[in-house]
Order: sequence, then C-alpha cells, then structure tokens
Amino acid sequence: MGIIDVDTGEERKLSKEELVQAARELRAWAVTAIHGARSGHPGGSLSIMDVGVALYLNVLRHKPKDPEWPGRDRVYWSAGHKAPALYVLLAKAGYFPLEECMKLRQLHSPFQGHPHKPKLAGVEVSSGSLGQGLGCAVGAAFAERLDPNNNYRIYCITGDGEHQEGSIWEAIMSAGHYKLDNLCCIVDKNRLQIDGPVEEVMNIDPLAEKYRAFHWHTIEIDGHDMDQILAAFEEAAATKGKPTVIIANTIKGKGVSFMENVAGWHGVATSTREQLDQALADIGEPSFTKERVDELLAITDRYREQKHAEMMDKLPKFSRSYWWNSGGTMKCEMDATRNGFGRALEEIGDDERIVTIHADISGSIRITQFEEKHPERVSRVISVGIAEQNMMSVAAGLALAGRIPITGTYGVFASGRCWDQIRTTVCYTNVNVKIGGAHGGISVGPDGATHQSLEEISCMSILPNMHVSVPCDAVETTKATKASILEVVGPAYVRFAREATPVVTTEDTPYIFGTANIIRYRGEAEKFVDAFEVIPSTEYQGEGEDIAIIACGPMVPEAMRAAWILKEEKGIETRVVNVHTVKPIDKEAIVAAARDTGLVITAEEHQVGGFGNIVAGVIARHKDFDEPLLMDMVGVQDKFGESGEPWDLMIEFGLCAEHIAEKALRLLEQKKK
Ligand SMILES: Cc1ncc(C[n+]2csc(CCOP(=O)(O)OP(=O)(O)O)c2C)c(N)n1
Repeated sequence: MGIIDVDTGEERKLSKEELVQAARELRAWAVTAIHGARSGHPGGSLSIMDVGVALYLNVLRHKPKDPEWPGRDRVYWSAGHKAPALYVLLAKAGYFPLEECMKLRQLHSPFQGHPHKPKLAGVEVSSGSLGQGLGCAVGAAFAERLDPNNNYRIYCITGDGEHQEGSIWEAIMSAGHYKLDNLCCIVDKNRLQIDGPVEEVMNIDPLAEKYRAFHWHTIEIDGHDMDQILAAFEEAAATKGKPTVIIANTIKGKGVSFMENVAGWHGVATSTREQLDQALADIGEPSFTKERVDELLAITDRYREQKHAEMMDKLPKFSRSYWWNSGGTMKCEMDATRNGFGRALEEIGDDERIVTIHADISGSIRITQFEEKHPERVSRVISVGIAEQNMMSVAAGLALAGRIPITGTYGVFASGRCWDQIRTTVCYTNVNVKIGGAHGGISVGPDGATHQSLEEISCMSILPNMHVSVPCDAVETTKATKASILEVVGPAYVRFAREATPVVTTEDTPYIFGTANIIRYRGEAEKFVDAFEVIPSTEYQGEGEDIAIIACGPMVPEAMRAAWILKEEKGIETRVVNVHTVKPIDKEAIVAAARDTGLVITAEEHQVGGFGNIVAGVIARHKDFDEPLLMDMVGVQDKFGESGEPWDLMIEFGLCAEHIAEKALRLLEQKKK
C-alpha cells in the first residue's frame, strides 16, 4: 500500500507522525488557496483533511505520475464542494506542485470550483451535484469484480448532510445487496450543513444503524484521531462479504478557531488578510510565514489579472468603451436578480396560502426573506433537507391541499435533479407549484459548471402546463415572482441569477405576464435606464428599425447596450424585445419584430438555442410575411461553463453587448448583399 514511484516501483507511505504534520500543512494550503480565490468551501475541506491525508498519503495504492494506472485504488468525491481538500491532497501526493492550487476557481484553471475529471489528473469523477458519487463508486466496485485479475479498492467521500439525498440511499442499498466488500464509504460527519445543524435541518441519525440495516459493516471513529483513522481503513480492507462505511465524527472548520462548528463558514473565504493570518496562526504551520503567504497570494493575483487582461483584449472593439459604468453618463445600478425574488416573497408572504420549502441553500437563493422579518410566517416554512426530488413531490402534495408552495434551489438542481417529479407529479397533475431557479447562467462565476444553470429554459419550457419567467433584472424579478405566484394558476418556474446585474427597469416600467416589452434607445442620458423607452408589445407601433434583438433575462440589459452601441457607432436603429415570459411566449411580438426588421438576433445566457430555437420556432410557424429573414443567436455554444470572475466569463462565452453588436453588423452587411 502507498504511493508508487513509476520509475523505481518503490512504495512509500507516510508514518502517523508525518500524516499529522501533512494535515496541518495542507490545512494551511487549503485556507490560503480559498482566500486567494475569494470563495470556496473551507468548512468541509478542513473537516475531511485528516481522513484525506491518511487515504492519499498512506492507504491508497496509486501512481501520481501515472494517474490512469489501471491498478490504482480509486477515490470518488461525492462531496465535490470539498474540492480544495482534494486538490491539495493530490498535490501533496505528487500529482502536481502545490503552488498550482493557488489557481483555485480561476478562469481556464484545472482547479475548478468543483472537481472536473477531464481537466485534472487524479480526479476520478466530476462532482458538485451532491448524492451522485456513491452510485458511481458502486459502479466502479462492480467493474473491479468483473475481472479476477483486478485487485484495487474503491473509496467514496460523502458528507452527512448529503445523506439527505435519496440517491445516496439507493447506492447504499445496491452496495449492500451486492456485498461489495471492495467498497468503502467515508461519511464526514461534521454535523453541519448550510442551513444549520443536520439534526435540526433533516435528521439522518441513527446513521450506523441505518447502514447496518442495508447490510453494511460500520465503523465509527473520531475523524481527527490518526490512529483511529488508520485502524478503520485496515478494518475496512479486511472486511469480507460486505461494504464498509467509516463514519468519521469530525468538526467542521477543524483547526481554525473561528470556523470550528460554525455553519456560516461552509462556503465563504476569509475576507481580510488579518482573518487569513488568524486562521493560519490557529493552524500553526511554520512554513507559512508572512513572506511565503504573500508569494502564494501573488500567484493567484497575477493569474487573475492576466486572465482579465486576456478577456478585455478579446472583447470586440468600437470607437470607444460602452462598458457598464465606464463613462460619465449612462450610469447603471447593479443588483442581483435573486434579491428581487426574495423581495417578492417578503411582500406577498402574508397570503396564508403560501408555504415555502427549503432545500439547504435557503439564504443563498433568498427564499428566507419570506420569514426573515416575519416570525409569524415560520410555521409556513418547511425544510426537506438536501432532497430536491422529494421537495417537488412535497410541494405537489401541498398544492393539492390548496396551498401555494414555493420551492427553490439552484436552477440545475431545481430543474434537472427533479425533472421527472416536475413532469409527472407537478405538471401532469397540473398543480399550483412555484419553483425558483437560482444561479441561472454563466455569471454564477467561481463555483463553475456544476452550479451554472444553462439548460433549464429548455427543460422547463418543454413541459406542458408549465409557465416560465426569465426576468431581466432585480426589479422585474420581483414582478415576475409575484405574477407567477398570485396571477398564474398552475406550475410556474422563475429563473434568476446570483451576481449583481444591471438594473434597467423601474417600478413604473410596464410589466404584463405573457406580454413582451419593446425597448427603444432614445439617446444618451445621465442614467442608463432613462435612455430607453419601454412599451408593452401590444401597444407598440413599428418605427422601421433595422434589426431586432430578442432577449430574455440579464441578456436584455446587454441587448439594450448593443442597441446603444449600434446607434452611436453606425446610426442603426434596434428593436429590443424583452421576452420576460418565455412560456407562454408573446408570439405576436416576435413575429412582428421579424416581419418589421427582417433581421433577428436572439440573446440568452443559456445553451444557445434553448431560448433562440423557441423564438425561431414561433417565427417559422406563425410567419405571415414573404420577405426573407436573416437570423442568428447569441448564447453559450454547446459547452459547459467554467470557474472565473462573472464578467470575464461573460466575455469568454461571448455573451456581451459587444458580441451582439458585432454579430448585428455582420448580418446587416449580409443583408445588403
Ligand atoms: C444536489 C445538490 N443540492 C444542493 C447543493 C448545494 N450544496 C453544496 S454543499 C451543501 C451542503 C452539504 O452538507 P454536508 O454534506 O454536510 O457537507 P459538509 O458540511 O461536510 O460540507 C449543499 C446543500 C449541491 N451541491 N448539490
């Protein structure tokens, strides 16, 4: 057992004392890398570190210089958010230099916010959507058994909150059923999840008894005691006829006094250098001197600046900069659309029919604003834990009893994880369930692809009976949320985003659910919002514009900026169509825009065509004119997102006004020919 040198064939494993020292060193690396990245998950990375060093530096047989060696033991990190721990462990084992980990969560870096197998040697599977790794480990354990020449073991790292996902229990059931004794699951039982103590949010205990009932061998240890950790791995390897679970009782944030046992340190970086220094002093790793930490943080800063400069170079250029808030005029406020969702819930929450359902990322998606200042509403708040599929079924049950359930989580999980529940139980029954889909789009930033929802316009809009809103800013999100809850009877999905985006509407801007808004640029003003006129499509008379940009969500502000660029640079008139309601879609507004201009660009912060193809379909089926039409689409080009700074990602993925304007000019040239 141990790390195998590919040249000499020598096997090396660290002693207990060396492991204790390595854990201290790697805790220092993890918090420093997270600080440099300005985001990440320290709590769970620190709690798993002692088990991690035992595994990677002592227990596993692996060849860091030959990561795909078929005979290697495999570790599946089902808890992908503990990525900083995984990265520094791989580095310490010899897969790459530790300094590389300082590129954590940066654009084009292999150290994505959540592990991405194709990008980084040593990562066995991409993860970040909880509850999937153990099933994958079960598959790997089956595969090991299929060939009698195989002789490797499979490990899986899970969290205790993660055990609220039903899929974890499906995996536990199958591993027990098939007596997969080559499989060992580790539960990092630090007793906290995002919303608070696991016991209070959704109790999973008695965990060992439950595993035993599913025919597993169970070992419970102090997950910070190296003797107990090493003994547990030995016992697991010696156990025949059953898979083994090691329930490691740990402390979230272990080693940093102010992080220990504090739920708030789940997913945030130390915010000041003093705070980082305090964390490092607590950890007590002597090699992390002030000068060394300066050098390490400089690696991140240099890399970030270089990537930002590359992105700015990549942005299509015009005679001057039209970037948000770059000049003396056209000033624009920024606010996150998720805040608009929260404000709506606070405002309409007195309606006794409303019940909100939490799935552990409640503060992040602002669903908590419903009860935050209204303790009397707490009885109408339910938590289902990290269990999105159950959340939708529970919501349907509430709706069938006459309530208006409001669910919410990140869009990938809200629309994808529980798609079948939404399809059959919610939409087919046609019940009054409201779904908030947060973290829509690439602008989610450093969390990376697993958390950037780029497919849900497609998967929600295709469902019969579903209503889909993709509001353009925080103010419109409040209106869309209220309309979806109080006006719409039936299933409704509201898509919103994480980061602050331009606020381009006001309380007075018209908003009619199902009716698109036409936006026209009228000339520069002190405030960006005042440079435009907004008219409901039903009242709009064409003005002989040259081009139409049909957009939804935060691509509407980009479309507006494109209209500004086109007019100021080339005198081109643009009709921006804000399709805040994607389903039911405003067919008349879309067909009129195509008919009147003969040139349409769609814009979406989504896999290209999710929205664009809906618009194209409307035109193809309802076209009432004979003139030819030129059409193109702006969106993410059929690829997964990346970690990075939100605006750098918007440039990298070609989603800015400059990209729309450049495309418009190309199409206008084509039209002339
Ligand atoms: C399917 C899914 N739902 C929600 C999330 C968001 N999320 C990330 S970590 C986390 C809490 C995990 O708690 P736990 O398993 O106890 O991990 P630990 O406390 O050790 O970090 C949640 C809800 C996710 N990544 N995947």
